[in-house]
Order: sequence, then C-alpha cells, then structure tokens
Amino acid sequence: MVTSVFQTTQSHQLFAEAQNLMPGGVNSPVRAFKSVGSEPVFIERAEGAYIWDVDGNRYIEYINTWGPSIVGHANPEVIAALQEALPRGTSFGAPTRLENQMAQMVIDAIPAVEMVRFVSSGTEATMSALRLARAYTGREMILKFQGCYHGHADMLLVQAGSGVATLGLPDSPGVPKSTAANTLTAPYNDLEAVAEIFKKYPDQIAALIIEPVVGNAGCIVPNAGFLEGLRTLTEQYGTVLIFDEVMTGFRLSYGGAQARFGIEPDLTCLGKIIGGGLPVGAYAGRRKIMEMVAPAGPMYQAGTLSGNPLAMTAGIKTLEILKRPGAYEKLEQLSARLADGLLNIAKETGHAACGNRVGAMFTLFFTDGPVNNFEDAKGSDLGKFAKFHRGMLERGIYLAPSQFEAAFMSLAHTEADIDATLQAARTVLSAIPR
Ligand code: KE4
Repeated sequence: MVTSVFQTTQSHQLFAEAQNLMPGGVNSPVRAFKSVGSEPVFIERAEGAYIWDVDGNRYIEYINTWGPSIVGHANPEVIAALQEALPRGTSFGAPTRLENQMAQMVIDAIPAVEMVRFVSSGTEATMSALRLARAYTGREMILKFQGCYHGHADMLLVQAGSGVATLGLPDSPGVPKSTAANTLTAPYNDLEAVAEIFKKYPDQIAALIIEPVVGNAGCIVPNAGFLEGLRTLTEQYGTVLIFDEVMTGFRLSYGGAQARFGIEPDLTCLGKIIGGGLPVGAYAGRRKIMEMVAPAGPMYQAGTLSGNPLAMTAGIKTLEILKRPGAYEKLEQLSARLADGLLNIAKETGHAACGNRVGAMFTLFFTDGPVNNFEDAKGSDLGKFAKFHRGMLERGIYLAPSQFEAAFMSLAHTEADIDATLQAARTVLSAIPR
C-alpha cells in the first residue's frame, strides 16, 4: 500500500505569506505552533471529527476549535439552521426573539443563573463580569489563580495560562503596573493561600474568578473541597464568586462544571459552545447583581454584535443537540476511552506521564505527576510534548499545540477514531526516547 508522505507545502507557503501580513502569521498566538517548534497547517475545511488542511491531509482533531464544535464541525443540523436564518440578514443591532430564546435556555440550564447578557467573546464576558463585580461591591481588587486564563483583558494577564503561559509571557508588556497591582494571584487548589489573601485584604476584593476545571494550564481538576471552600470564603468576605465557564460551560455537563460539582457561583461567564462556532460570550448570574448592568443599572457595557442572530441560531441548535438523552454519556465514554488509552500507552512505552480528565476535556502530561496546579504542569517535559505533537500530526492526529491546553472530544468522534488515535500514539511514543 502506498502511504502518502506527509507534506505541507501549501501550508508552508501560506504561513510565509501570513507572517508578512499578520503578527506571527496568525490571529491568535497559540495557533502559530510556536511552543511545539513547528509550523501550523492551514485548514481548508472541517466536518464532524475531521479537518483537512490545504495540502489535502485529513486529521482526526481534538481541539474542537478550542471548544465550540462539541457537536462536530459543520454539524448538518447547525448548518441547516444557519442556512434558514441567513436570508433574513446577518445582524440588526436590535433585539431579536432569538436572544430571548437563548437566554431562557441558559437560565433553564444553569441554576445559579437568573439573568444573562450576551457579548461576542469570552474575553468580553470575563472583563464585563469583573467590572460588574467591582460596581456591585464598590471594591477594586480581584483574585485569580496562576495558570488560569480568562481572556486578554489587561487585569487578567497576570500569571495567566493558555497562550500567555505557552509563550512564556508571565505578564504581558503593555499592562499598566497599576492595573496588575489590583490583581492578586494564588496557586490553584491551595485554599490556605486564598484564606491568607482574604485575611490580608478582608474588604478589598471585589471578585474571585476561577476556571472551575482548568483547561488553560492543561486540564487541572479541583481537589475535593476546594471549590466549596472558595464558595464559603467568598460568602464570608462579601466577594463575588465568578466561575469562568467559557470552556467548561455545556461541555462538562448541560449545567457546566458548577452542576457537576454542585456549587452555585454569583456570576458565570460563558462562550465557545453557546455560539456553536460563531463569535459569542455571555456573563450571567443572580438578578440582584445583573440588574446593575446598563441600561437597567449604572454599570456600562455594550457591543455592536452582541447577541448576533447567527451566533444565537448556531448556539440554540447546538444546545438543543446537547440536551438530547445520551449526549453527555457518549462524550464521557469516548473521552475515557481516549484519555485512559493514551495514559496506558505512554506508561507501557516507558514515559513518565499522568492524565487529568473531567468529562470531555483532558490532558496527558509528560511528568509523573500529580498535576494539581500550574507549577506542577510547568514541570512537564515540554520538549517531549513537542515531539509527541509533531509525530501525531504527521500521522493525521491534530492535537492542541501546547502542553498548557486541554484536548476536547465531540459527539462526532467514534470509537474507531479513538482506536486510530491510540494506534498512532503507540507508534509515536515508542519512537520517542524515554
Ligand atoms: P475568547 O476571548 O478567546 O473567546 O475567550 C477567552 C477565554 C476565557 N476563559 C476561558 C476559560 C478560556 O479558555 C478562554 C479562551 N480559551 C483559549 C484556549 N485556551 C482560546 C484559544 C485562543 O486563545 O486562541
């Protein structure tokens, strides 16, 4: 059988051109494959669990465009809904019944949510939620966790994860010292450190924002009692508890991470899945807090494309599909098959490895582990991860190009896809020096 030699000639040419047109040749840093010492492949199209690059290579992909395509790329029902909506126009800058419908779906899905404001990105969602928490409390400081990434608003680019961690940009230039000074950070899973911070600033912290399951340092799972402890401390000190569920919302369950862990935050940030692949974000929560948002209240936030009818259309259809019986059971079964399989193969081929998974998001770390916080994650063998990533790419498996990202499963993946992925992993890991 003639096996086609993996070649990326056209991607290479397009990347050379792109680097002359856009900073780093990309419109979001992690896409540049810099941290895995490689070049990105340019994508021609995607369908279900697969993407094709411009050189005709097909990949089984586990990025889900960083989360949104949980029902599969170009899902026929989502495409049909968009095709039906398109002739009515793409944006009105005025209210639509679609926003009512989507807001009701979010409120019905998430018990802690009584009111919603849609925006156009996760960054807008977290930035606005923090402004709201400051307005509601009259306080200025915020507390985040090392390795957690909440988008690129100035106040959040302090010991962030994802692309910031990937590119070793601990604190991005351009963020005023005065802004960073109001952002406190603590190690994830360290409740004592959080308690100490609250003792030091008992009436100054407006909000504590957290990824309830971290995806942006690789996947990191909250220890038993950690989230409950944060809920108790934030209630004790009058601080707004914000769950950033931009990644976990509607991925870890139909009610997000908060439903899985039985914790009710004061505010919830959403994005990704609720737009079905179109630009979206949302911040949501208790009515008494949300009614401070203009024009109901004095806290200002606005957006030209907020609640965009096409994003609402794709989001509504995506949530309808996720709500069907068996959806999360299938995601759980496929994710466990892959995550457990990868970990077993890594160990069978002699590599130090540990795995973290909650539902349909998981990460294989090249370290003995455990990985309970960002420091642990940074102790992984990043060079080995880069070799693994490259080897898998050449064998038609498309993984996140950074150890500090999560892998995502979709409803479009099959057991055959998982088994093909595991077979490629065994070949690649057998060839990588221990
Ligand atoms: P956006 O502004 O990229 O829509 O959302 C920011 C954001 C907020 N909160 C969480 C928990 C997130 O994961 C994100 C964005 N996630 C990254 C992936 N790690 C997006 C990919 C990228 O930056 O290109």
